[in-house]
Amino acid sequence: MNFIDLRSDTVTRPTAAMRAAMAAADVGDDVYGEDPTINQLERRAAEIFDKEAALFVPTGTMGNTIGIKVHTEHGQEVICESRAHILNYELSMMAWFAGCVARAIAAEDGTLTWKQIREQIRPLGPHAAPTGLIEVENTHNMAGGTVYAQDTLDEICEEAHKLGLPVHMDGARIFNAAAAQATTVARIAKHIDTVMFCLSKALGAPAGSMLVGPRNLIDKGRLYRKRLGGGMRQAGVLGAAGLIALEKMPARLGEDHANARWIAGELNKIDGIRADAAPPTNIVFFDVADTGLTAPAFSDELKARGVLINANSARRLRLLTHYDVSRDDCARAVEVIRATAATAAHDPVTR
Ligand code: TLP
Repeated sequence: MNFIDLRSDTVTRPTAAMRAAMAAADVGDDVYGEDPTINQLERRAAEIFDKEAALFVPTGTMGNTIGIKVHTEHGQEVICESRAHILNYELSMMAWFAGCVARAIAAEDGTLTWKQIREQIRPLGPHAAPTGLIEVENTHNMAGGTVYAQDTLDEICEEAHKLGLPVHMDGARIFNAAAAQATTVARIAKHIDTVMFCLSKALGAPAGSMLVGPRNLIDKGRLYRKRLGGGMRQAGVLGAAGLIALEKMPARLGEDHANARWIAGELNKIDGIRADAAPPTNIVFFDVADTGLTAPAFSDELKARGVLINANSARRLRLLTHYDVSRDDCARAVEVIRATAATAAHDPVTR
């Protein structure tokens, strides 16, 4: 079956231009710093973010792991939002590798304020572990692709820096944030110390993420990347696709956002389904409980009809729009969701 795959924007396959660039890539041994394509990618990423240096890493998880490690010492706390990817989806790497615990703060829309953070900052004392780092996720995946207001971010950075605390951004989808706000990633990240962003999500590269920041921390990060097994050799084959992702793909993200808004609007017309209204970027959560089906059962039904969308809880599913799904695909997916909801209401699934 030819599935419409809305499980994530990670499912995008490399474009024809990426495949051609990969085949033609000039490569060398990146552990010796001799891969010209990776060197170019790292230079361009640093330039685009207006930071001193960048490091190519195989995954976003490794980029965040290294980002946390370069700022912290064992036994510290990392302040983050309670649904943060670093806390819930990275196999506790912040504890396993950096020896830190999360101090999680719940925020309705996933974006923290300085006031919330300030209340949770701890100095070293006889009981408390000191705060070592503040982490923000932008866009916020599990809050529905929400975007930090620029002045909120700037205030967090300014106040954190006054206290000597660094700020790391999980910017897996920071280009979506920039598109949504009609700004640049450099402006968003202006006062942030380190940013991890993914080439392999909305930007469509087959693999790879980047960590950008000050040269001394990126140099340190390069050693941690090797420790973690992320020292790749002729990585330029991936870097060539990454360069196209970085240079060409951000300009089209508005299409994905328009598709997400359109789907959310259509889903809200279906009996028994409630979607988060007006998703700001490419992530849509929708609640199916009133159809009489649990979200996992609903997801199974969709799969049987050719649409892939994962359940995120007993009631809710999460879908993402991306380069590999057109508006027509979105319309077909909506019809399948409508048909599934209609069948469910009349013939509740018992399996
Ligand atoms: N997110 C994936 C899953 O892990 C949930 C997805 O399908 O959305 N930060 C954020 C905000 C992410 O959403 C992800 C991946 C990562 C980091 C990790 O990136 P990878 O998968 O490259 O390790």
